[in-house]
Formats: sequence, C-alpha cells, structure tokens
Amino acid sequence: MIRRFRQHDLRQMINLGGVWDFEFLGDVDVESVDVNALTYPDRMAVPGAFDATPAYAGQRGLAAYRTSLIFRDSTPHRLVFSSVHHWCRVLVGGQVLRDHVGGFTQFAVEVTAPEPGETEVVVLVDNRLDYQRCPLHLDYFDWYHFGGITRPVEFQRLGDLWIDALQIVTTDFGVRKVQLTLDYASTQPAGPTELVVTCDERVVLSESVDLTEARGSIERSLKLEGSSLWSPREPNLHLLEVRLGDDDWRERIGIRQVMADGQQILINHEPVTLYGVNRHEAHPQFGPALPDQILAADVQQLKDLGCNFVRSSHYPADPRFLDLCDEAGILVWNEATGWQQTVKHLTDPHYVQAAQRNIEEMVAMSINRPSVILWGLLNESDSTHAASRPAYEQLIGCIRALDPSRLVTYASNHPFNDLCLDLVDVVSINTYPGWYMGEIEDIGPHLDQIAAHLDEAGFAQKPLIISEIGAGAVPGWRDWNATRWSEQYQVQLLDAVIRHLFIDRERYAGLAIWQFCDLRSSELASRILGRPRGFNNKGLVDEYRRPKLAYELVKQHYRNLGGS
Ligand code: ADA
Repeated sequence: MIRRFRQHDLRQMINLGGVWDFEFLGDVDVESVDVNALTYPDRMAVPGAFDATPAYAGQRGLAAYRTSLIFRDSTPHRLVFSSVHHWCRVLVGGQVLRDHVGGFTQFAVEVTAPEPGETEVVVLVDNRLDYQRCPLHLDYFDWYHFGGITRPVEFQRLGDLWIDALQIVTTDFGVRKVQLTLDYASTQPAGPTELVVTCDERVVLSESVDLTEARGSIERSLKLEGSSLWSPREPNLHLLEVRLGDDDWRERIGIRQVMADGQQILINHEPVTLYGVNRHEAHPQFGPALPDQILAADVQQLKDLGCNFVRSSHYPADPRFLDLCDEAGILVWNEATGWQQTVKHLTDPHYVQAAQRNIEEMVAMSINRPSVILWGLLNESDSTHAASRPAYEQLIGCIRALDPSRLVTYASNHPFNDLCLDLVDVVSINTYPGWYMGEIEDIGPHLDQIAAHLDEAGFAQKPLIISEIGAGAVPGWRDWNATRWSEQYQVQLLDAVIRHLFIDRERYAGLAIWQFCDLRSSELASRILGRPRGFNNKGLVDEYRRPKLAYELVKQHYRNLGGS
C-alpha cells in the first residue's frame, strides 16, 4: 500500500494550513514597515490568494500574514513554503530570516537555534509587479498575477541530524537500477550512523555510515529487483523510504528512462506520442492556490479527455499535481517561470540570476517525479537574437547539470528564425494559424511549412512538438456563423489541427493544445482588449472547468489516437 503526499514519517512536522491573521498594507515600502505596530484586523486562508477574495480583489501591495509556532527544543527547525506570490520576507520571533523571489517554487527558512516556546511567524507578502524586486512576474504576461501564500506551509523539527535532499534517478531500467543521492546536514559530525533503505517495505540497503563532516552527500547504486516499470499505460510506483539515524525521507518513485531517438520520444525504449494540453494553475475563486479537490478534478478531466500529456505552462507545477500525474500516468512538461522575455531581460544578470534560481528550485522540488519527462523554460522568449543566446546556454546548461536524465525543450514562437534550437533535445513550436493569422484552411500548409523548414534547418533528427495552438471560445457563445470566439469555431479549428498532425503523419512527437481551462489575464489595456471578459478564453473547459463544445471533439480524437 503506497501512502501519498507525505515525505516524512519520523520527522516531526506540522502543516501550518488554516486561517492566519492578516493585514493589507497597500503600496508601502517594505523597509518602512514596523512589524510590531501591525494590528492584523483581518483573517486569511493559507494556502490562499488574498486578491482572489472579494475584499481584496484587484489590489496590489504589501500584505502581512501572522501565525504562531511552538518550538519544543532548540535543535534546528525549518519552515517549508511551497509557494508564495510573488515576493516575501519571513520573520520568526521578530527576526528577518529570509526574503524569497518568485511564486510557484518551494523554499525553506531555517531556524538554527530557536528559543523553546511559542513564537510569532510573520510573512510579508508583496504582489506588486516590480521588475527590480521580482523580475519573474511582469505586468504584460498573459495571466493574472495573484498574491498570497498560495501552496502549503510546513513546520519541521530537524533534530541534530537530518536528510537535506534526496534524489533517485533510474540508471538502467532493464535491470531496475537506480542511483540514490542523499544530502545530509547536522549540528556536528554525527560519526557512525545507521542508513537503511527500503523499497515497498523490503530492505534494499542497510549499513553503518561514518559521517565525519557536518554536511555531505552519500551516493549508492541500488538494484530494485522484482520491481515493475513506470510507463503512461502502467504507472507503477514504488515507495522508497530512506532512514538516516532518526530522520527519514520517503519518495514514491517510478523506474523509467526517457530519451529522444531521432524524431521520437522514447519511454523505456518504447516510442510515445504526446496527446496533451497546456494547463495553468488558475481558478476564479482560488487564483493559483488550487485546493486538492481542484487538482484531483483536473487530473480526472485530463484522463477523461484522453490526454497522456500536460504542459505546466508557464511555471513549475504544484508537487501535489505531479503526484497525481505520477499515479495517472500523465507525462509532464514542467516549465520554469517565463513569458516572452525580451533581449533586454535575457542580457540582464538580474533577470538571468532570478531565472536560474527559479530553475534550481523547480528541479529540486520535482526531480523524483517519474511523470516529469521534459524540462521547459523561457516560453516564447526572444531566441532570435544572438545576444540572447548566452542566457539560453546558461539556463539550459544549468538544467542539464542538475538533471541529465530528462529531455530539455522550450516553446518557441519563432519557427523560421530561432537561433537556439540546437541547444534542446526536443523542438517545440507555438503557433496560431487560423486564429492570429490566416484561416482554418491555412492550418495544414502552415504546419507543413514549419516542419519542412525545421527539417531543412538541421533539426530533422529531433522530435517536434506543437506546444501551443488553439482558438478562443467565449463559454456558452454559440453562433450560426461559427465565427471567431464561438464554441463552434474552436471545434472546427482543433479538428483541423488534430487531423493534420496525426492522421497519416509521423513527424510530430506531440501536441499540447492551448489550453485546458480559461483563466484571468493581465489587465493592461493592450492585452485585455483582445481578451473578452478579461480572460484568455482558449480553454477546452471554462474557468470553472465546465466543458465547451471542443471538449468532446478533443476527447474523441485523443481517445481514438490512443492517448489514454
Ligand atoms: C502565447 C502564450 C500563451 C498565450 C497564447 C495566446 O502563445 O505562450 O501564454 O498567451 O499565446 O492565447 O495568445
């Protein structure tokens, strides 16, 4: 029996989810805030987005959240924030312990020698769009930047010796071999310590390790004999439990290997075609702070649609969503935060550094998820400029150094003049024929032209994914003329796309339709005038996940094609 969503059994942990004290401070300088003078007149849910609640809708500024903790002893403790939007400062017992830039990624706040007893935790959360403070979230992006403590928060007692990180990579799926890398930390060198690893409760390693340093890494190659492989059709998971001294770390792993071979993507040496959608983590009532029920319901709908693939456009997916994808056998393109970054951003060390940190955090939080087969970055950024290339090289290099076991891609909207496609394993193209340019009958010729150009440009031996394509349909808008914005037009366009890509053609390794659900967009006039209701309406379901006409069409195609 595999228990879910719990990384530790022995480590003392408290989920800090619930209702916290709250005060909205507005457009103030964070350095001028006297935390002791705050009165917290309101209450706010954690996880939650404060500006997805009626009282703070549309507000931008600084907000203060407060709760309290009890330290039972003075050994190191840690607060783990799964995501705060989109800049924050964490204070424990009145002391500033850390600032963090960017939503959608996990970070920890260490309390090394706490005073035993009850202590106040204050999180100053800023949702203003300020490039200097947070270059990862900018006002022109085609999604709304909500603010708040948007994913779960945990309080952990680490004790004197703890496992700091654990990475498990399949090195040879044929003989079920995995490489385990465990980082440990301690208050002082722990000396001889027991290390035990079990797989589905069977001991696969048991030894005494001599920890002569306060921090270090232990690497072991393990053969998990008798275990079954993970694949989209048979997503078999195994529970790996690692115990070091009195601490533990548990991961559900899938034994599988991903590679690109010519135009194909292979899982365990079997070719797989990706039938999928792009998905934002968004809901009118929760913003990006999706409750478990929505996460589970989204995965149900992806399965119902016949998808075997989802792209986490345009930021790292919630680890709880990835857990569900691991179980459902849905392959994931997990993407670092980015949206149409310009040459100016890509040549600015301030931006590139923040983007690299975001990548490091994304990889750390999802490295053990078998569903993740692709790392993505820099959606539709300016890869046509020679000056942008060093940033692509640095960031892609960073991903490869952290995880050579997965494929790397980025969604390009420059199929004819991209200068960085040689850096990736999979070529991915976003294009909107029949919507932003041309008519439905132009779709086939346009896609053929892209594929032919890429093949001639030297990428004939790389898999090709259409990573975005779609049409806006205002929910419920049906029209005799089947004009743009009607649900019928979306049906006609997606029908033409899917028939063109997959019927009698083998060039395409996958498709991610733009998009799964409608979502609130940027409120800049330049954007909103092309976004009826203030929403990007290209969803197969609306923002409340109610299916549009195109849902059934895609479902029929994907199921016939064999998505799931
Ligand atoms: C781009 C972008 C998406 C979305 C889409 C659209 O391709 O990557 O985030 O904005 O266009 O709907 O126009």
